[in-house]
Amino acid sequence: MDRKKFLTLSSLGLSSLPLFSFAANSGTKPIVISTWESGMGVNAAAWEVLSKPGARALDAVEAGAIHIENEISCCVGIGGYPDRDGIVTLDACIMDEHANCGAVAGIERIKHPISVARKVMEKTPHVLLVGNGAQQFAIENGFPKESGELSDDAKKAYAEWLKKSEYKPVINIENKKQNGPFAPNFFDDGTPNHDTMGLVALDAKSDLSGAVTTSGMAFKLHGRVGDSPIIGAGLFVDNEVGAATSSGLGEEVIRICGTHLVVEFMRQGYSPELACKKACERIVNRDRVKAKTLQVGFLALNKKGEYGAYSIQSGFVFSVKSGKENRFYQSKYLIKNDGTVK
Ligand code: SD4
Repeated sequence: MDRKKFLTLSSLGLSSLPLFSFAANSGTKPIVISTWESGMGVNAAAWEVLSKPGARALDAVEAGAIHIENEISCCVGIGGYPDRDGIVTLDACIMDEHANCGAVAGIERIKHPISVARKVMEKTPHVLLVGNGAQQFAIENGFPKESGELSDDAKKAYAEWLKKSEYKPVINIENKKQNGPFAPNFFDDGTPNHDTMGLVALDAKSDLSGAVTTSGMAFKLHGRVGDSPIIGAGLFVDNEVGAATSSGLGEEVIRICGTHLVVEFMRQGYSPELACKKACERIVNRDRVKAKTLQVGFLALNKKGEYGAYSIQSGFVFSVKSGKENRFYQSKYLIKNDGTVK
């Protein structure tokens, strides 16, 4: 077990718990699930809303995303790693039980892109605002413009990256001990680093919603947008069937309309876990050689409150909160350590 997992487990008093995903789970509501171990804090913030009588999943997922945008990390919010020009650009989207949706991409110097995305959904006839237009809309709606200064961690990582200036996405960067210029496991003060945050929730009325927030791939080309703010790629919600979110190399997710595909598989009767597996297979089967070099993970929740995840490589982790439980699990994965596909 790597140091980060060990520390996280120990700090939770869970070091003897196996990190295996469920083969099946019986379904419950309300429930919130999110990407990575850092989803535990996100789930807890979402739960404060979701556990109240009459709560709406939409409000819960926004609260969860706001929570993580308030933290400094490699991969979410204004403290995240910059693009190759040294500028932090943020992507976020949100979708509710009526298929209303809103998103921002490449927004700069705004602390809560998820709430701007919600405003796009609720106040405009549009779905997606990008770049300067997104920032202008945010400011007009009362969001403060932040300084744009990089966080201490981002400054260090960017300076290191500039030495070689290579764009090389690293599989599960958040779970590695040695990431070179990429994300460390822990910051100097011991708090854990984390990755793109996607979360989906089912409320007591059986309504689903989801949210995603990220700074995207570190050291990307200025203007690059990944899957996270794209409805049907990084997030999809269909209140008749279920909801899904993704993390990993966004270009591969966009190519297959990943989360829409996962939801459509659930509509055909597949469990959340199998639906996620089939979407991973779609990516792997397109290019089996390339698939060995990249990571994508999907996470899904159906209308009954059953959940599941699958990833291409090992190392994708997801967190689940329902009732008193808030735990994280290792997802199953397609490519074995010897490189063969399961
Ligand atoms: C992106 N999917 O921008 C995001 C990055 C991510 O885990 O999820 N990293 O492509």
